[in-house]
Amino acid sequence: MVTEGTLFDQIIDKTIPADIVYEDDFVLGFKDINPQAPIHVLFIPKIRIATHNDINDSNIDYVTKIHHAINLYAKEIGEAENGYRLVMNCNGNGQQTVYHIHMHFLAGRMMNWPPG
Ligand code: D5M
Repeated sequence: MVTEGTLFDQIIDKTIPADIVYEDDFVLGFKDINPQAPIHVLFIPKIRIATHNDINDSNIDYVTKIHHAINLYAKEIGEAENGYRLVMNCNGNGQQTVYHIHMHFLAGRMMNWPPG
């Protein structure tokens, strides 16, 4: 189990820069540094939840709020009707690299399936 914080804590604290496109009291959305689609935003909770496995009764509201934030953002940028993809990688097989849960919001092109 990974317990130490990540650079996303510093993005939340604004001690390192990020291209923030969405913020409320619970959720931050910022552009991915290595975009995989014309629009690639990471939505994170403002508390650290290391992996999808660490979602529980005490923090699950943050996950709901992430989904709602994405819903609002997709509408705001005019991509809700076009569609988009949400991805959350978990642990090794999922290729998770930052251990602070983040929902990848991918939009602006036709997605492929299977995702690989
Ligand atoms: O995805 C972790 C994602 O985090 C990956 O797509 C790159 C992105 N990343 C890493 N550092 C930064 C900074 N500083 N700003 C913006 N985006 C960043 P994973 O699902 O864990 O593989």
